[in-house]
Amino acid sequence: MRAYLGLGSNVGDRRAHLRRAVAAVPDVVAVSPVYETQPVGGPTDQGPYLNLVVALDTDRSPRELLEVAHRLEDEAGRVRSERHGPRTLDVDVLLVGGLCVDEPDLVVPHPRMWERRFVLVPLADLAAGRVEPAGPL
Ligand code: GSY
Repeated sequence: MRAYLGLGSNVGDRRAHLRRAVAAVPDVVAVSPVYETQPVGGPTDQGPYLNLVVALDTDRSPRELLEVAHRLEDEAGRVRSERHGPRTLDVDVLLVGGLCVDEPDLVVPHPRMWERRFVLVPLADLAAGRVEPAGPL
C-alpha cells in the first residue's frame, strides 16, 4: 500500500531534524525535495519551515503510522505546548492507500492537506496523477 507522510521543522537545525526523521521512517520508497515555507497559523514571530513529503510502500495501518509519527517527533525532542507553535519536527499522516479513518485523534486523508501548499507541492512531486482529491468539491 502506498502511504504519504508530511514532515516539517522550524526550530533548531531544521535540515538535521528532517534528515534523521527520514532515515528512521520505515518502508520509504521516495523523498520529495525540501521546500522552505512560511508558517501557516500560529504565532506571527516564528521562523520559516523546511517541509518535505515521503512516500512509503507499507503494510502498516494508519494508526501504526501515527505511532511512528509520534515516535519520530518525540525523538526530535518536540515539546507540545502552543497550538500551531514552532516545533523541531512535525510528522503528519497524509494518505494511506485509499483508506479513510475518522477518529478523534486520527483523520485520514489528513483533513487540512488540500489547503496547505507546503503539503501539496512536495506531494505533487511524488504523487502527481495518483492522488484523487476528496476535498470539498
Ligand atoms: O502541520 C504541520 C506543521 N505546520 C506547518 C508546516 O509544516 N509548514 C508550514 N509552512 N506551516 C506550518 N504550520 C504548521 S502548524
